[in-house]
Amino acid sequence: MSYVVAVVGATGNVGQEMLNILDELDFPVSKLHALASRKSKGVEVAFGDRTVKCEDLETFEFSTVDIVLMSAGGAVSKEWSEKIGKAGAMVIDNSSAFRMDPDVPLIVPEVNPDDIRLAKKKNIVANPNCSTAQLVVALKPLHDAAKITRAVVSTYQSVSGAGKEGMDELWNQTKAIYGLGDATPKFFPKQIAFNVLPFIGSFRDDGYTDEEAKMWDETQKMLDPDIRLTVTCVRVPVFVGHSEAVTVEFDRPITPDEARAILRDAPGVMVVDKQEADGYVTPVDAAGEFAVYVSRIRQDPTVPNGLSFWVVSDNLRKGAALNAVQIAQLLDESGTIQPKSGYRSITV
Ligand code: 11C
Repeated sequence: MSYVVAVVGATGNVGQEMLNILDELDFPVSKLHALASRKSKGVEVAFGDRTVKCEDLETFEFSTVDIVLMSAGGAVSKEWSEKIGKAGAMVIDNSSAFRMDPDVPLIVPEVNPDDIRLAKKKNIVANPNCSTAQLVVALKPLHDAAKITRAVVSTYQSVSGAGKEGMDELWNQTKAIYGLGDATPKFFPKQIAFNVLPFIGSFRDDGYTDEEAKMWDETQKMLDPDIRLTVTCVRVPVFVGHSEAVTVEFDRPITPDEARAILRDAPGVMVVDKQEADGYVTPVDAAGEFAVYVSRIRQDPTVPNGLSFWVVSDNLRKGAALNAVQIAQLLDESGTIQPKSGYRSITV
């Protein structure tokens, strides 16, 4: 079986990774449509060793499409995802628009694959925030072994999480600070080159940001509503790869060795944890990879049953495009969807 697949937002950071990962994972695509706004109509994007011309989202006919990978921001998702779902295509939506909708499953396949049964309710499956996706892949196997009651998370999020404009701003400011142009912040609220910003998204009335709230809301929806999280999200001058310093409290003692053994067996996780100067993973190591890396696993002696560790992953991959394509695989493998036209040979 193979599917007609459309990628909405095909010229963006995540859209391009979606095209790469569909190809890298050999997802069975019979026809690939790259969709973008009218101004990008005709722009060529790479799909494996081929190029595909972008079509205009506004005038596109979705009735023959099986799967739509949507990554064009919350406003586009709010306008289009339900319409496309009603037209009969299954939308895998990378925005925050539907994540907390009770009729839309929010899925990380290593964590809550059974929730895929809810996909047909609206023909929409939500993809989590990048910083949540990598966190729950690491928390889930530990939570299965000893219940997590509380987590304290500080993130170190790369500029690519904010899109291409974020990457351009880091690049341009870095050059400007060495005397080659204007270093005034234009996209981020303060200088990002050679700096860190304890602010991502927008402020809420309680002093947290919406990025921080997404991390506890989404973790509770996917993993366990009883886990309490407090989060600080920080933007750092890294191009690709989000890092997280995580401290977890369990309902029973769990040793670092036990945690290492559990995580080594867990799907999607790679443990790199040598107590040597270079025995851990950094965002530079994780960029371009599929895994969620866990390093620096150690006891937190300040609480009865605490562990601290370091989690890193490629935010454009496991945090977005890879997880979306894994959801497409889950839809196929679980029999939740079938191609509208039955078997098709691969023509794209
Ligand atoms: C960032 N995590 O790094 C954000 C981007 O809800 O999908 C993703 C926002 C989202 O800026």
